[in-house]
This record gives sequence, C-alpha cells and structure tokens, in this order.
Amino acid sequence: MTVQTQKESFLNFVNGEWIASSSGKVGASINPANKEDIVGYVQMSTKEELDQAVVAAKAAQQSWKKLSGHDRGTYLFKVADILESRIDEIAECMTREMGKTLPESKGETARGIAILRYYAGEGLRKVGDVIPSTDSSALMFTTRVPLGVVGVITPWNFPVAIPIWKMAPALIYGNTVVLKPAQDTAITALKVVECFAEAGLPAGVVNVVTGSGSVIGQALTDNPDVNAITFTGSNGVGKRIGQSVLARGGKYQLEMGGKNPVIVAADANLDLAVEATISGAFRSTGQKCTATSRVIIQNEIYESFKEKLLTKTKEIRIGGGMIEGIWMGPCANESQFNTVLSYIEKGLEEGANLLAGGKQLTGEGYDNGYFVEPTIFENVTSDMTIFQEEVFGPLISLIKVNSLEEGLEVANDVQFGLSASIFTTNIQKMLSFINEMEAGLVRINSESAGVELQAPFGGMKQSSSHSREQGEAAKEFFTSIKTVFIK
Ligand code: TAP
Repeated sequence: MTVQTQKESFLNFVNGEWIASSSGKVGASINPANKEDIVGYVQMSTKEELDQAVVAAKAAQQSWKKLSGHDRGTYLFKVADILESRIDEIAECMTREMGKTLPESKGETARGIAILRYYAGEGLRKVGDVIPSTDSSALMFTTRVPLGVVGVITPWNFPVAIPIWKMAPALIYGNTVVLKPAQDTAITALKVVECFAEAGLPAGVVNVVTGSGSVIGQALTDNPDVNAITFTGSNGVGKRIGQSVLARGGKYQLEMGGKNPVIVAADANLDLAVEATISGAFRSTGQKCTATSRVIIQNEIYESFKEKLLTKTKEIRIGGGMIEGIWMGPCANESQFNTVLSYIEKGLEEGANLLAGGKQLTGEGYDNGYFVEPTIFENVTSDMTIFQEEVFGPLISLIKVNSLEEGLEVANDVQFGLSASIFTTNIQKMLSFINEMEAGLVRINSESAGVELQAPFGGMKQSSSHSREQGEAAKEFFTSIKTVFIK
C-alpha cells in the first residue's frame, strides 16, 4: 500500500461516527489485476485513533452486554439483510481489491451473510449447564459472560468472511469490537462495517480503524483495555501477538498458516482426486490457509495421476477476476507475488523438477497485474523449502510414496497441521487417515480447502493457538464461564 495525502477517502468508524485520521495520511488500495486501477484510499491511522476506538468500545460494552441475546441477534439479522442487499457491490469491491474471481467473491459474501444469521440465532441458544451439587438444597450451574472489548485483526485473503466470523460471535455474546483489517483489503472490510452502522448498532459497539499492522495492530494488541485479541494471519505476526497479549494477561486466539497435504491412494477415483487437487491448490490463486500445497501419491497411480493433473492444469483460465469465465486471478499484492516467484526460484535451486508453470504471466491482460502461472514441481523432498514453508500462492509439490503409511509420515512431516485430505475408496485407509493425520480438519474424497460455518475450524501444531473458531466452538473463546452456586 502506497502512502499519500488525499482528502477523498474511506474513513474510520469510531463511536458511531465516520472520522478521518489525525495523521492526514491515506493509503491507496490497488487492484492486483491492474496496478493502474486505484480502488480507493483508506486512513493511515495513528495510535491515538485506535485508543479512542477502544475507549468507545469499553464504554459501549456496559449497556450492550445488558441487552438480551435475542435483542443482540435482532441487530445481526438486520446486518445480514443489509449485506445481502449490497452483495454485488461488495463482491465487486473484493475482486478489485484482492483479485479473487467475482463468483468467489459473491460466494464469500453469501457466506458472511449466513454466518451473521447463524450467530444471530445463537442469541437464543443455551449458555450453560446445571451441575448436581453435593449439597442437596443448593442449585449449581454455569453461565457465560462476555470478555469485554475484543480486538479483531484480520488478513487480506477473506476480507468479508473472516471479519464477520470473528465479529458476529464476539457481538452476540455481549462483547464490543475494534476491528483492524488488513490494509490491502480494508475498503471491503469498511463496507462490511457500513452494514453494521446502517443496522443501527449503538455507538461504540463496532469500531474499525485502518492503518498498518505495525502501528494499529500493535497498538490494539498492547492496549490493556482490550480484553481479548482474535487474529488470523501469518505465523510470525501471530506468535508475537500471542506473546504480547499473554504478557498483559489478556486472552488470545491465533489462526495461522498451513502446508496442507492431499494423499492420493492407489484405489482413488483419479478424476475426482485431480479435480479436487486443482480446486484446492489453485482456486483463490492458492491464497487460502487451507489450500492444497503437497500432493502425496502412491506410486502405482503416480504417472496416470500426474498426466491427468497436467492436462487439467493447462485448461485453467487466468486473468482479471471481473472477467467472465476466468477461473484464477492474480496474487493479491506485490509482496505476495514476489514471495511466490522467490519460492519457485528456491524450488529450482534446491533441485525440484518443474513440471508446469513457474513464470510470471506477461502480455495483454497480464502486464499490469501480479499474475503467476499455476506451478507444479515433482521430486520434492522433505528437506526442501517448498515442502516445508507456506507459499500462499499457486504452487504445489508432487511426492511419490510406496504405501499409505509412508504417505501419512510424509504428510505429517511439517510444522503445520491445519487441513488435510485423502482420496481413497478403502474404509480402512480412511480410518487410518482420520486417526493418524495431524490436522484440525481432515477431509475424505474432498479437497483440503472447505469449511462449513457451523463446524469448528482451526489447526493443530503451529497452525493455531489450539483454539477453534466458528460454529458452537466460538463460544469457548468469546465468553468466560461463571460457575454459580445458590443456597
Ligand atoms: P499478516 O501479515 O500476518 O497480517 C495479518 C494481519 O495482521 C493484518 O491485518 C496485518 O496488518 C496485521 N499485522 C501485521 N503486523 C502486525 C503487528 N505487528 N501487530 C498486530 N497486527 C499486525 O498475514 P497476511 O499476509 O495478511 O495473511 C496471510 C497469512 O494469513 C498466511 O500466512 C495465511 O496462512 C494466514 N491465514 C490463515 C488463516 C487461518 S484461518 N488459519 C486464514 C487466512 C489466512 P497489515 O496487513 O495492514 O499490515
């Protein structure tokens, strides 16, 4: 994001008002499919504005927590309706800011609407249990109370769904929110907050402050009045946030990277496995934390799988996400684009064999954007960088194995454990995979990417702070349990 001084820009939302930053500086949000297209400008805010937002959220929480779950849910239903009425506009903004194709952006926005409705309904569901006391004349039960002010720090890859899947549960359980969205897709996130504003939530309940992670994200993390931080993003940033919040006694939740494997067993339906590998690896240009990045194939079917995969990969239509029929867009920003190219370089240097792609796309429709070919390596070993590190781009590694046991060993031989899938028709292999795979999400005969909003989501190992988001699991993070004893 380039910093400039510009008056016409999107504003912060603090204490129910849209305000400019005192810095007088704004950052331009650039379309990664066409660098000449500036989507708009957002505030490069200072710590001062962030602190104001926290003060507003803290004050508003006192009355917000006193509303019934039903009443808070009524607001969320309203936000969902407003977002639904703006789905085309917000999806277009997302495609321009982030690069994913328009159908994907619409799908993500529809998902945001469904999440809002799911948590609106949570306002009427149970929040505790009756536990038998040893004292027969007493009543003992648990209830749940809000944490207070929740700081929400989000990445650029799902600029509608991730802020919503954090804010909606935070709000329904009686917390107030200060959102710090990724600068690269801040306009899309601001449009989501406009929906909350239009729904008439009381001032201070939802606030958003844009600016760089190192200034605004850090200030949110360090503010002692922020009772909890929920973060999705890279491992490096996540771990630093966790340490800071822990040091001041706050609660935190970190959802971070993945290096997700797909195992293709000898008995797999190969057409299904190929289709799911391509979708898991290259949709959203590989920029999903659950994207497939390692494909582990039993040797009996290695050559036929590879041939089918290469044929299908050649059919992928790449271009600007607004163009009809385009299946894969650009990398979301310049830094991601350079990262992907440097991992390709690393793969070649370390001796992997390039089977497809490997280059920046050039020519008409490509020269102004961050387009990289879908890239496939083979002869990749576990000591190579592209085997171990998250690329977050359209790059996969093929690895040949002799058995399912070896496949599982290879699949688990990384520091991450977010999602994994297997293609097999054998129930015994499915069960071994379910039992042995070290991942928070295991999928059978389905791509590694894919999360349902009513089910818990999160990773093992270095992929998360071992908490879960979404579905009922969100209650664990966004509330505290209070045990009540009445005599
Ligand atoms: P990050 O660079 O970690 O950024 C994530 C957020 O943290 C952004 O809002 C960023 O702000 C902010 N931030 C940066 N430095 C900060 C600091 N010192 N203190 C507080 N906040 C700070 O990640 P990204 O590049 O946006 O996203 C890609 C990564 O997210 C990938 O590694 C991917 O695996 C991960 N991801 C994980 C999941 C799940 S659910 N596990 C889902 C999606 C993405 P600015 O961008 O404005 O600087």
